[in-house]
Amino acid sequence: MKKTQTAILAAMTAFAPMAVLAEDSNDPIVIPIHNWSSQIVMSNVVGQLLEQQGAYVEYVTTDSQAVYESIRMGDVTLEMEVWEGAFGASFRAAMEKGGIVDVGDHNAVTREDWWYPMWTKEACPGLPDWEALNDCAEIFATPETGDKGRYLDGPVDWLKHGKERVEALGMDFTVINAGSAAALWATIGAAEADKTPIVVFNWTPNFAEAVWPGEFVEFPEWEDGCDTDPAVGPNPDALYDCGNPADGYLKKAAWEGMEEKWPAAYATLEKVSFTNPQIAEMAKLVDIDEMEPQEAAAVWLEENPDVWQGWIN
Ligand code: TMO
Repeated sequence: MKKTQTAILAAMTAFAPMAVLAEDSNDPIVIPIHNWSSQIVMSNVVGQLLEQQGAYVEYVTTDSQAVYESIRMGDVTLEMEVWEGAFGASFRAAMEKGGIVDVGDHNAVTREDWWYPMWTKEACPGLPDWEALNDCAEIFATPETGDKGRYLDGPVDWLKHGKERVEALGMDFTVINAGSAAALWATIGAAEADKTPIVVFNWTPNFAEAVWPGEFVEFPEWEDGCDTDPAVGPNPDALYDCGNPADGYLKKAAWEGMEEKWPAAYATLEKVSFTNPQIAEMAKLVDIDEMEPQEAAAVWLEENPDVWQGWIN
């Protein structure tokens, strides 16, 4: 071998590791899918963006709390919607154990809590105050709940701690968990016809705010530690005696190894940031327009190139 060839070979070998580092792995990026529409559409939006850049993407349906443990282990690569109210505790617990990284906040403010459509206020004029709500408990009674008011909470895996809150604040309500998000919308829709007063779990950003004007119930304001320290909140002996954060974050999270294994995809994930109206629109494409999530994502990307063009490499 000539001297120059040897030198070239040595140079190539020296640079090879850098070339490898700069290229994303062909292993699939695993994106988790949960049980509310904006998360499903947003996950498909980002998945399709990554595929445009040559990534392999796989979607898995997972529990929305257990996912943080799966990310830590590297079985799932990222999470597009870490809602502070519902998942802050699981996310913080996983961060403390290690293996998961905070990839920054969306430019969005979130709230998840007890909510009523505006017609409810006519039957209970002291709203949105929680004590006024409690004084009206009997107007929310159903055969299922006897003389207690009925509160329809989210599906169990969103861990809203409705039952604990009712107990901690001594409320005259029975908490029923909805089987799905669709059951919440069906309940509001059914109550709309004769303006039956109802109180259900809801959140923002969501499509619902454009369909049913309403308000969140104002509980004792959230304070850090309300879910871990009984002394925090008005009941000195109970956890969950506060509302959820009224101006919660919406974060992206990823497996710690993602940046090294898929650097280009990770660079995109760092830049991705959706606003409240964009997130509400993603939910609407499925919950009102009845598109399939993949189709909704494709439509959203087609209609919003100015939003995402700066995010890809
Ligand atoms: C997590 N969620 C947005 C359904 O409250």
